[in-house]
Amino acid sequence: MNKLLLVAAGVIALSGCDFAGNSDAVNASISSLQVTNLPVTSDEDGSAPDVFFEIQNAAGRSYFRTAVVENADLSAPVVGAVTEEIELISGTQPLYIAAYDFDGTLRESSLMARSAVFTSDEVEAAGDLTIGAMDGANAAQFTVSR
Ligand SMILES: [Ca+2]
Repeated sequence: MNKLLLVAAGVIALSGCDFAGNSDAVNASISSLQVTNLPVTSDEDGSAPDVFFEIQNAAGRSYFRTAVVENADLSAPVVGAVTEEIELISGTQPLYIAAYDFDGTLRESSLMARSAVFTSDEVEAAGDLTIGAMDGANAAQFTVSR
């Protein structure tokens, strides 16, 4: 009986090793996201769009979502704070910022602009990293701050 309990305890200890093979993981040093020159749109009620940001990977998976800036003044920089650590595969993992107009639910929110690719290492080196829109699709300009 005692031997069985010891074996069970060993299995539990081994299954706790979730981090094996993930030793390159890094935390992104990002404190805020900012965008200027978003395409001008308005909500159905005629008010300015309610903007939030996501930090995404190439597949569109969201790593972090900011709070919603209601009725954002698009003539000024729109800023979203990054309030938690973001764990990445590596400092060179390709990342994007997507700015959305929040329409009541996440599913119905519409994409306003997506940035060109950047990496956590670039933010680390630059402090404030400025990036254009993906594929030059519009005039939006994003700033990622350390
Ligand atoms: Ca609005």
